[in-house]
Amino acid sequence: MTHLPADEIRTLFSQAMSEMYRQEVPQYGTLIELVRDVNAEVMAADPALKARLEAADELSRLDVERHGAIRLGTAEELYNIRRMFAVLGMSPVGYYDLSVAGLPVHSTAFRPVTTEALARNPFRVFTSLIRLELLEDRALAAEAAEILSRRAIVTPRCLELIAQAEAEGGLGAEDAADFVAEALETFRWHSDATVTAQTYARLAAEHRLIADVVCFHGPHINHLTPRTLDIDSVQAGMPARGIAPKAVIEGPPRRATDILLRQTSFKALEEPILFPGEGGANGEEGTHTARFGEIEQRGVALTPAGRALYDRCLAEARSRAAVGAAGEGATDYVTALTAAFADFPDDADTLRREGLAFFRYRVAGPLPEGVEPTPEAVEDLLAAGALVADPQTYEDFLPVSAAGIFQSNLGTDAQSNFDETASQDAFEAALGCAVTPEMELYRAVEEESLARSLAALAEGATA
Ligand code: OOG
Ligand code: NI
Repeated sequence: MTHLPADEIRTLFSQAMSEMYRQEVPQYGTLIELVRDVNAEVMAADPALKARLEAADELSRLDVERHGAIRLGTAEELYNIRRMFAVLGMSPVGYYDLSVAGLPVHSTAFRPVTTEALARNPFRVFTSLIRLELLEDRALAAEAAEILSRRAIVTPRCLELIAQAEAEGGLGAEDAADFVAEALETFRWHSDATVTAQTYARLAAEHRLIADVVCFHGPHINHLTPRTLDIDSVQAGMPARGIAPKAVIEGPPRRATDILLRQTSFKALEEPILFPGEGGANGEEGTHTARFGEIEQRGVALTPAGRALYDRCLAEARSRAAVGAAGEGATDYVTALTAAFADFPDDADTLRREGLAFFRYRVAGPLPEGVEPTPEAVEDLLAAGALVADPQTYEDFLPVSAAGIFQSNLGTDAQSNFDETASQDAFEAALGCAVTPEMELYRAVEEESLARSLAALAEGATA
């Protein structure tokens, strides 16, 4: 039987998820419209950019969501979600320790890893696992674990189809459609809580994140994130459309050459929920805030040296200016951020020559007379137009930014810094495999593209 390529199943899944989320969270639909309008304005003002996007086959999928996020409760849930996402051609990349921001979670990003798969559909899911071991109240942690042990987040039919895909190396078109529909059930919003109002209140008092993970039937998708060509415009345009943005855009400041990832979100909405009463009867009504919308703008991936510089600049800005819980101090923070990054090289060529960013090489002309196609001759080959270096887009996330997004949708804009208690081993044990270190992926693309290009130039010279 022929299998539907995983990239296609991922596209079906991300479309289904998008439709479901727009229905569940109407304000997200408003954000999508704003993003579309701003993208259109940017392209109208910059026809060269539009032509570049068109040439790179980017135009048709500009408005397609780039990521979503979920929060899981147990090791078993993480294990099964890994198996589910594998069917979609997504594997765990990177380890993010959010305890640095006082959040009791650690995370990875499930995403496609090859250049080709990313080009087809880059959909990723930022996936967090709650860390009950960090709770001081051990009795409450035990109670939370007991509540979680009673739920099953993946439908029996979906588990069957996952096992089938694992055994047969994929799914046929009909089974794939069935799988997408079943997988969607895991991420659907359930307004009926699984615990009483009292239990919810006790868990929320410990940490609102704990209540969000523990008190519901499953890991509701908590946001989706389209790509924008001008994040500052979208941020500025939100209030006029009745959307309340978080106080500051996370990540690097606005620059001529985008690096890494800039992101912002609208505040999570307060939604009605229903607690169970005695003997299966409906109980008290309440509210819960979890779901929001986010936008992102991606730039070039940084090397470990570039990333270290980024981390230093960011730490410098955060030590100079801190945003308060109600967003106060946001303007000073943006000023401090811009100042802290003043010496960060802001053109692709310098970033490449100084080894701060990752590139992908391709042949663009013949080997010039008297130049050997060797790694030492790269500068000469670039200058002669024999080689071109394209920036590699950053495909991953940033822990400090992620923490800011978490905090904002938990109801505060306050920036906080805590001691780290990373536990990658425990995370990988739960996952059932190691996460791929993201830097290795970018490095491999750079090295392979250069080796291939140099070989092609050498061949061309002797042909
Ligand atoms: C995830 C927050 C992090 C991002 O893009 O960095 C995130 C969450 O709130 O569950 O989505
Ligand atoms: Ni996000």
